[in-house]
Amino acid sequence: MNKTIIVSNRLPLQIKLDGSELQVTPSVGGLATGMKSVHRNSNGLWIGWSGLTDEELHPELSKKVERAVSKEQCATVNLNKEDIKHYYYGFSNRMLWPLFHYFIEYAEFSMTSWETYKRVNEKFAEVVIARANDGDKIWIHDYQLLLLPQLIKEKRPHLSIGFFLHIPFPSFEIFRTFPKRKEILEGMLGADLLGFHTYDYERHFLSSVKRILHCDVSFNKINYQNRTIKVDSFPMGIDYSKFEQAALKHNNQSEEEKSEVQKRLDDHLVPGKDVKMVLSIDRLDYTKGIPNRIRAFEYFLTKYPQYKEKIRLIMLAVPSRSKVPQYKRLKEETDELVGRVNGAFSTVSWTPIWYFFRTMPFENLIDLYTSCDIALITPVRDGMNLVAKEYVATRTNNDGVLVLSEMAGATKELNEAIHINPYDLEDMANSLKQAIDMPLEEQQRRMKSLKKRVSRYDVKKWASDFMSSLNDTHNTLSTMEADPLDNSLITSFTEAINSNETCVLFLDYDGTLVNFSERPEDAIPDPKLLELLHDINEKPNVDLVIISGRDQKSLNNWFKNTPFTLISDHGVSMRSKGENWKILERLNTDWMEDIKPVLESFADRTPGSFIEEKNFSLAWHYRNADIELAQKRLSEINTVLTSFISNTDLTLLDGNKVLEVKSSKVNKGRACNYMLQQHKYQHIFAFGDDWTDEFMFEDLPKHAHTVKVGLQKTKARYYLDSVEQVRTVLTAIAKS
Ligand code: GDG
Repeated sequence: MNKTIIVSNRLPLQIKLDGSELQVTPSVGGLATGMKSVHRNSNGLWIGWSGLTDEELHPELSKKVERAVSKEQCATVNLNKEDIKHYYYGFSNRMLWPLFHYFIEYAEFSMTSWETYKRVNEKFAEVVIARANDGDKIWIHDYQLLLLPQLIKEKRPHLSIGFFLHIPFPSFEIFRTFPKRKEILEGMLGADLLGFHTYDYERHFLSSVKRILHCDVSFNKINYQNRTIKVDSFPMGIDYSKFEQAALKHNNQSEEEKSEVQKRLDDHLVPGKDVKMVLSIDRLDYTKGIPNRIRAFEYFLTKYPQYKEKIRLIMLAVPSRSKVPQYKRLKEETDELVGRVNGAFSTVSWTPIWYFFRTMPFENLIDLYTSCDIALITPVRDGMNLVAKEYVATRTNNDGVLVLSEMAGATKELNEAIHINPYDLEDMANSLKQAIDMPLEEQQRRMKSLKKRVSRYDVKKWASDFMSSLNDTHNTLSTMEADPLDNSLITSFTEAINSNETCVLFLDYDGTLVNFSERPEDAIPDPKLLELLHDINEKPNVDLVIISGRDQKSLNNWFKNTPFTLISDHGVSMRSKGENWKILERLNTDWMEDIKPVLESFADRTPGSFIEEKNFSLAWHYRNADIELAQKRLSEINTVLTSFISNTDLTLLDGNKVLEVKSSKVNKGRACNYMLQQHKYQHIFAFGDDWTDEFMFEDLPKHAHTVKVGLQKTKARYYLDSVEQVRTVLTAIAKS
């Protein structure tokens, strides 16, 4: 039975060493809950680090850990102290975390930590590969494992791999500053499906892939090394019912059942006192905007002094990554700011900020969520922010106001919150005032809508949506109508060639026989190719035809002294074996005078693009232009030219990074048919890579062996991955 393997830096288990005794308890975090059905139902396996280093585990203990975690359907990746220092604290938290959260000044690159990061990702890959069977699905989580998808794909190409990034993906302008940008993207592209919290992160990622790796991207699909990779957004939800149920239970508890924290909160909430409690909960992280929040609260108290003794900020900051210097500094800054505000504003009966620097048990978290009238969540960058959603889930009476930073991924979904810019203290202070003054009716109207969304798209739905998208993604290859040109088909090709029956080979040139180069004029045939074509052409029963969009002059130069048949300009003219060029289609070219200035105006405004003037067509090449600008221009050109060419016989051909304007009377299909009328061939072969070759694939008789280069949708019967593979097939034909 196929299984799903979940991979994350840490296992969803708390493992404690008590002397030589082990205590293993499942963790209750959001991810563990969301993945529960995926993990438990499908005989799943979770792979990750146990939290104990090799130094802490002697071999016998290590076996004990392995046995204990396997009872929980988990397997460990063993890491030592150095690994954790450089891979986790170093590369992950001192390089990737700040970079991806736009704190480039905090990002520290070191070769040692990069090398360790690679090595640890390899360790993860080894464990996954050893445990995965063909047909299994792998779901990898987060920024500690960005190289893992590729490391698995290289060794096990048939495993279906999904990757989800829990933090933001930064804009290209930030990402490009990173020394290992290419390696990281290549690592991620080992996945078949890449998931992000929001469309913005998805957009930033696609932009970097296009600009750094120069991959073809159409909508949310990337063509990379002849695989189609899907990129999509899946906003992570919470375990809504767990929080809602806990809040309902909390609201019904008796005086005796109340926690100490709740009793203290109640003291503050004496009826009639008209006091507001404002809550903030986060890990103590510089991305969470804690100092700015305190400053905004200070500013609020100065601007609205009437709230003295009537408002309190309850701030829970959970200790985090305390070994990283910026976190130590943040702790000092937070302590100082809280001290300053409390020192300046406190009275004998009131302290404006209650500050907890610790982790609280879940029950106390619910005390806080249910008792506070306002949640003030102001990260300067946050992948999603689950606290905002948890606050919503616990508001069982539909009251309460959520004030949320527009820099948190959650803002996109939580429209009815008051959105603030966390860098604008005035905005934050005014929003706090708006929240305090908000009538109950409005609170309830907003909260009801928020709850609807958060309850509907909960963490289970998130996980199941991702998994079903992964299932669909991996099926895309098998739903392609063309079949891969495998060895048995190649043998049948060579048998046909050997049979002495008449054969014709139609071969497109660019992207089929040679790879693309920066300038079209540089893509000249290499001596090996010429030799290969000669060898095939020497077979008495075989006619070899180069059929290209190139003009007569180029083909003539490159294949001057060859006996091959040449067809130029997508089928305008032809040079048969040993004959002179002749025109197949008489074409009017007067239109060029009008269209050329239009194309030129676009070329001028699109650096790197240029116009190629052919005998019968005009081509706008944009291979070397910024791809995003070029795509924008392409749709503009299409709009402008469509009106120009209406009522003419001109057509626009969208080729491989080239737009060509030409007569619709000419196409490669018509040119092939012209040849087929002159000669009766028993076997027909055609190889091509782009849109212009589709005419050929469509018009040739059904029994023709048509081969597409690349994985795009095609009318061809078979496909090959690359120019190199075309050459391998041609070599087999030549040698047969
Ligand atoms: C990363 C991304 C993204 C907090 N204090 C206590 C406690 N918590 C729980 C909260 C919440 C979780 O921790 C925090 O989740 P966030 O989403 O707010 O933030 P990160 O830890 O930075 O998480 C983030 C997330 O991954 C998921 O993809 O949303 O953007 O940065 O669930 O309730 N829980 C308990 N005691 C505490 O004191 N029990």
